[in-house]
Amino acid sequence: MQLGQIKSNGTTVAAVFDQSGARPIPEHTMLDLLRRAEVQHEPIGRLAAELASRHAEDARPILPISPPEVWACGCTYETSASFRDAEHGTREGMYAYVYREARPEVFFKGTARVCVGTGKPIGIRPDSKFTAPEPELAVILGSRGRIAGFTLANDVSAWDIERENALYLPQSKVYDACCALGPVFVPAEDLPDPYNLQMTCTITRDGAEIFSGSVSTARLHRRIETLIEYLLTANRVPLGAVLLTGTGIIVPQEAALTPGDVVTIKVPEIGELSNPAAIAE
Ligand code: DO4
Ligand code: MG
Repeated sequence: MQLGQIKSNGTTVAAVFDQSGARPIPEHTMLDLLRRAEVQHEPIGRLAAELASRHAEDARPILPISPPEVWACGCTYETSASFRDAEHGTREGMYAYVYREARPEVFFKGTARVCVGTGKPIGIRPDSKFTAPEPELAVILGSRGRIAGFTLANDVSAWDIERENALYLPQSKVYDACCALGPVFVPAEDLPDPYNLQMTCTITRDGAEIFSGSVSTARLHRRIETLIEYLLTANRVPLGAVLLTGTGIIVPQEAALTPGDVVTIKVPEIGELSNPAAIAE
């Protein structure tokens, strides 16, 4: 089942996406629906099916949920750790350490303010010359760290700023439109094996493909539950928060994002998250 949000009569509402189109769930955002499903101890998919209007609208999915907080994990795929160490001129350094050790890298990516849904521009900082997409599987959290659902994420990052000094990480990671989420919210019960998903990412420029990469989530070096456990230690992350699980696709410097490029991330079970890039002012 595919859930998400649409604009209906100018208002953001949750919706069920099926063959007929988008069936709105009146008076509920996805956060409302998630909260209600928790209170009623009901699977969110079943509740959505009960509440959805019979009449489908021809509406495109917007941000699948407005997350109160977005967190992200890093160096969870070997490719991400080794690329970043190589950037610093070391074969094995601080990134290999994090990849290997029990404690994962977990950082704050922002709030709904910095998130965009499919079709909306992702940001390139005006002071970055090497901004890259980071295609990632994302989990949407219910209460007490329960995995409520999955979506796709683009952890857009200014890699040149990150590379210059580790203390610049927050500036490389957090700015306007630095996080794309979508296209939809797939309830956890409909995606029983998140460790066997084929993810692809392409960048097109003036209609021509300039980058294509792929990875299987089987290469994810951590259990998602372990990432959540570290995130929630002494940290009361609210329901509806989103956790990005790290990138396994690394884009070369030649394909650094320029305005107008289109980044498309695809996992067949979740859909296609596609965003043009634009300078974040
Ligand atoms: O510190 C680096 C960030 C790593 C990251 O975001 C990733 O591996 O996805
Ligand atoms: Mg990342």
